[in-house]
Amino acid sequence: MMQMTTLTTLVAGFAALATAATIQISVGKDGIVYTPNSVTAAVGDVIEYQFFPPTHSVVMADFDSPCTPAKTGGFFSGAFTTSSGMNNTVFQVTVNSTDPIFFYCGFPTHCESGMVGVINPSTDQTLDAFQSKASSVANTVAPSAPFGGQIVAAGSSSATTGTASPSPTPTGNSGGGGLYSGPASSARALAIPLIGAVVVAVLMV
Ligand SMILES: *[C@@H]1O[C@H](CO)[C@@H](O)[C@H](O)[C@H]1NC(C)=O
Ligand SMILES: *[C@@H]1O[C@H](CO)[C@@H](O)[C@H](O)[C@H]1NC(C)=O
Ligand SMILES: [Cu+2]
Repeated sequence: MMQMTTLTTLVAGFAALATAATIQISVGKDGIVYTPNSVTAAVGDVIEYQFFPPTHSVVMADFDSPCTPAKTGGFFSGAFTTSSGMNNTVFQVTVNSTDPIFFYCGFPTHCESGMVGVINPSTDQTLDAFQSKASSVANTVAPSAPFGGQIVAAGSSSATTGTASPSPTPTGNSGGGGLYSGPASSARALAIPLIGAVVVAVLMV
C-alpha cells in the first residue's frame, strides 16, 4: 500500500516537473505588438510577459469584447513603463484551462491598433476575428490595479522546471493563425521516457 502511494506520488511529481513550461511573450519589443501573438499552452503552463519601452500592459478580455477587461476572472499586469531594454520584472500568468484566452494592451490606442494576442485559439475564436473587432473599438479600457498573475524578477521563473522558450518566434504566416509550441512539446516528449524509467526502476525493486 505504502509503496503504491509512493510510486503514484513519484510519477505524478515527475510528470508535473517535466511538463510544466514557461512560455515567454515579448510586449512591445517589435513595435506595438506582442511577440509571438498566438501561443499554445497546456494547463499548468506559465505565460511570462516581458515588457519593453515605452509603456505597455496586458489585460485579459472576453473574445466578444476586445479592449475591455474580461467580465469574470482574468488578469491585468498593470502598466509597465520601461526606460530601455527589457524591464527587470515580468508578469506571469498560470494557464488553468485550454479554452482560448484573449489579451490586449491597456495603453490608450494600442489595442485598437492591433496590440492583441491569444493563448490556445480555436477554430471559432481566432486571433484574426478578435483583432478585426478590436480595430473598431472606440476606447481601450484598463483595470485600475494588477490582478490575476504575479509580478516577479525576470529570470526567477516560478514554473517547476522553468523550461523557458528562448525568444519564441511565431511560426506560420502573419495571418495570425501561427501557433508556437516549442519547448513545451519537447518537455512533454521528455516526460514519457522519464516516467517509464521511474516505473521500471520501482517495479524492479
Ligand atoms: C519596469 O517597470 C516598472 C513598472 O512600470 C517601472 O517602475 C520600472 O522603472 C521599470 N524598469 C525599468 C528598468 O525601466
Ligand atoms: C488561474 O488561476 C489563478 C488562481 O485562481 C488565477 O489567479 C489566474 O488568474 C488564473 N489564470 C487565468 C488565465 O485566468
Ligand atoms: Cu502597448
